[in-house]
Amino acid sequence: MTIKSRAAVAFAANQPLQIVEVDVEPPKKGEVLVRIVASGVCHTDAYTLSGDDPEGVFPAILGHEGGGIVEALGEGVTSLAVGDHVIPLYTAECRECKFCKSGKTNLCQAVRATQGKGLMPDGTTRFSYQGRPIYHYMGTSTFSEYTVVPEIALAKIPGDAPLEKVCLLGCGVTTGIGAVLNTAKVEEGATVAIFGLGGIGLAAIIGATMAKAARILAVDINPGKFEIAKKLGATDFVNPNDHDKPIQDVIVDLTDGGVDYSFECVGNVRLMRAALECCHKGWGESTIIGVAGAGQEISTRPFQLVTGRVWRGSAFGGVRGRTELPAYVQKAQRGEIPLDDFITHTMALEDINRAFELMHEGKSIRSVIHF
Ligand code: NAD
Ligand code: AHE
Ligand code: ZN
Repeated sequence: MTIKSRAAVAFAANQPLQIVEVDVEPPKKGEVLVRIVASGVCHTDAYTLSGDDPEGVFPAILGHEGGGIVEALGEGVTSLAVGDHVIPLYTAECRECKFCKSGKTNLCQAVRATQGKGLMPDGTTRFSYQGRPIYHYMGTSTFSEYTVVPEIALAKIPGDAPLEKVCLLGCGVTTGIGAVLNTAKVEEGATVAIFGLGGIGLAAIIGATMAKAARILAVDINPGKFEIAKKLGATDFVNPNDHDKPIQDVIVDLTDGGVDYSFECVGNVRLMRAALECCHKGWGESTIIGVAGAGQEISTRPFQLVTGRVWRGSAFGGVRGRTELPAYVQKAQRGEIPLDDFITHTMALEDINRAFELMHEGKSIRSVIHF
């Protein structure tokens, strides 16, 4: 039976979200209806809303950092039961595709093509408003009280984990920690630079402390972010606006020739270049996490790579969600991942546009929407 759901709909790029009651069709074969309990707001939601995302389609229900409870199962769903607590995954894990079987990547491709078009795997949408289809987003659409997600894109988590906190493991916190531990594989004693101290960069600091990095340089143009960065383990604080020299030169000077690892957590292609070029000659590795808009390109002198620096990228921290996310949740439950430090604001769905304003004003780390 089709149900009603309160949802924040992005009707067009660069317009505030509108809270309306949408229609949600029941889950089809291999799909699951999830009642969202809470959802974080990530910069990628703002990026897509801005119109810069080549995959951005409208009208759509954004949101990809949610936590919820299984409400109903489509035909053939066996790995989940009604009442299970779940985190929707924008990086599915089918365990059957070439990518999953490779053991080399978390980038399952089973539903990626339709996901990028705002559709369910059968090429249709479960959401509509006044009879017109509303697109899905990243396969998750967590800015809706009810959403429909493929079974292979749901991580089952312990039932006693607080969904209004562990929802942050659906993107930002896992991405930052995973990029350090899985993608870069930072080792004990390393020197690390983190560019951008939002939810992603701060989580990368946690990852670097978990890896026992000796020095963690926190870089941001908003000095208001340094206090929390320090609390989470950063040792050095660099504001590019305090220096006349290019920031890569400043960091090379501060670190006896450059850092072992750097992470770009902003989505700025000039900063991606700086993050690469602040790496130590011969071995320094830079990981791009930030997402840059359509048409933007990175550049550097090839000599930077010829002389041993490595450029790589990371999506969802290289984490295979169904297999690995439950352990992240358990770590958070044991206090090893301080999710409370990320949650600077909570609000009702009706106030979701405020979350975007706070992000753009640099006043929040994460706003969590409570349904
Ligand atoms: P955010 O807006 O919360 O934080 C961005 C931070 O960057 C802010 O503190 C801001 O002051 C800082 N910043 C802006 N310009 C800067 C500059 N020139 N130099 C230094 N610092 C600067 O964003 P977020 O939610 O942490 O996301 C960060 C980026 O990561 C976004 O591009 C987002 O789309 C991307 N992201 C990627 C993945 C992935 O899987 N690859 C996952 C989540 C988010
Ligand atoms: N549609 C965007 C893709 C942007 C992107 O790279 N997304 C990240 C996740 S950001 C989460 O906050 C990702 O997982 N990328 C791998 C993938 O398959 O999308 C664009 O720019 O085209
Ligand atoms: Zn995100």
